[in-house]
Amino acid sequence: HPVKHEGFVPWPADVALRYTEAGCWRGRPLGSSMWDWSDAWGGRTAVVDGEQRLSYRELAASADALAEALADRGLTDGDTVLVQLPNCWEFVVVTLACFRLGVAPVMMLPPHRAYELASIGTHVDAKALVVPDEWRGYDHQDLAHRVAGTLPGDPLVLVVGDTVRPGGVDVRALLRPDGDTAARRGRLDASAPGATDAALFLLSGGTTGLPKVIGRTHNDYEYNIRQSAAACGITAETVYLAVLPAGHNYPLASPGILGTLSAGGRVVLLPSPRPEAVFEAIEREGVTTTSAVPAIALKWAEAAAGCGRDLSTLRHVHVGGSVLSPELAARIGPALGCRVQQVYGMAEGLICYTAPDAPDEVAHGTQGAPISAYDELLVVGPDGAPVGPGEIGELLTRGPYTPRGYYGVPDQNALSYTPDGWYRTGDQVRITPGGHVVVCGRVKDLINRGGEKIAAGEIETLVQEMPQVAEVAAVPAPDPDVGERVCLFVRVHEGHTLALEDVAAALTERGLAAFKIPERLEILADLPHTPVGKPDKKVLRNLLVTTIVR
Ligand code: J2J
Repeated sequence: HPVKHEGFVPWPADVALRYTEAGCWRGRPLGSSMWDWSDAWGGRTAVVDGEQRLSYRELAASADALAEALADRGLTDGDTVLVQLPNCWEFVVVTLACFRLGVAPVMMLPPHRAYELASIGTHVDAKALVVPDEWRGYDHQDLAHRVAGTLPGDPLVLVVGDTVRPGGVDVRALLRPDGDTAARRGRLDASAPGATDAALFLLSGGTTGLPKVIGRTHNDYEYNIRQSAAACGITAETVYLAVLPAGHNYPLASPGILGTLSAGGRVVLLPSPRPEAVFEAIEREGVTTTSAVPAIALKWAEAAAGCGRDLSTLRHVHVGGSVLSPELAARIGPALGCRVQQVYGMAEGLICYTAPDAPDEVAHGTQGAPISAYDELLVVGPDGAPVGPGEIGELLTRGPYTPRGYYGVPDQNALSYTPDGWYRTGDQVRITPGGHVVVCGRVKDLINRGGEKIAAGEIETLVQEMPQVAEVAAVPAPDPDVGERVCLFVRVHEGHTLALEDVAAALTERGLAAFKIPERLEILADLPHTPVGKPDKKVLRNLLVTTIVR
């Protein structure tokens, strides 16, 4: 099979051959893996969402039913669909149905709005949108129809929920595994996509205003899942609680939902990380493993004492996505009665874990080691030359599950990847003598708000459109709760004023997700500049930690 998604950047042929010969890439699409899991674990419970429970066999049969129904409605191998669902059992069925057909889901997040859906949808030429009917008081059907109306090719609106309005397709009605399951399985096997094709698209935290999506192949994602499950000791006894938004690489495949399913474990889906709901789910389902960003893990740690729930089944909490200090890391395990495993990962590929049984100095003081012997890590200085052992520099990486470029943005790829195919992580790290990565800082221009990445450039572009604004810079403001929040520094045009509420109103009007809306505004008579005339963000960041902080 050729790579059908135009704009997808493949690995060089010799490298691909090496990964195949090494056994990293198995040459099978993820939809086949789904049936492997079903054949191995058939009657066991695969997915739990409240009262809803699906066995492995039901999961595979439902995904096949939906796949065939979507094919009947015109979706085909090589298409893309925007998937914007909260953590629910249908998310898993939809994702697997897409894998089965070779239709690549683009993993959107529930807080995304018209701006994100339309720009990404245009970029990937989406053929359908999958949304909840409503979620947290917001009408996603309406949003999806509005966005679909602006996209070329009249994409389908697929709706998960009880009240599907005319014009939308009722997903639940399509995924009932009626009829001859075996025959359907055979038909879908016969038209399965190629393993070197894009299986799914993940969103990048990104640093520019451009939508950046990462195409992950069946081959590379299956390896990512397999190695992650192995590195974390996931087995058929694992009960994994997914509370982070399932469209993130981390809860999806590090090892997360797919890693747990690959090992025969049970996935419990919860759409909220609220401590009470999480503790209740842990007790009810006997959860052994879950994952969180530091801000959430710390909330759980605070709330655990006297919560009145039995958390004794919990063995491991994965913590990653943003910086965690050794002091805070040391609190989480004792508070929750489990071990902490740190995770340093990225939707672009590379994933590192501390081992499930790592000693405290590793589990608390490092972000772990890569999952593959074929991962290449290079730490370079500002001149691009490798630094000495143990020294701090920017991490570059290549490997069997780190694609060689973003989808369809060659200019951006020339900046984010070296000519030799190394991905510039934008993270500053050092590597310990034991081979563990320690994240020390960041050179990329983004705000990490409790693990959600916000591209400074995206915010600046939109704020710059406001008539009051002469110049703007978005920088991270340190925050005790979520780590960082978006702070805007603005110079206004003469005679104008600007308030934070004005910015919030303008960006909301543009259809930007609420979590990206700036939470602090500082008006300056002039912005400090670098020698090349760009706002000097180092100076601005320092202003926030020194003089301005109240
Ligand atoms: C500091 N910064 C971290 C950590 C990620 C597993 C886990 C996380 C992600 C993720 C992921 C960090 N300490 N432990 O995809 O599969 C920051 C870095 C990194 C960026 C990637 C996974 N873990 N980070 O967070 O694509 O800056 O992936 O480059 O959202 O998060 O962000 P993202």
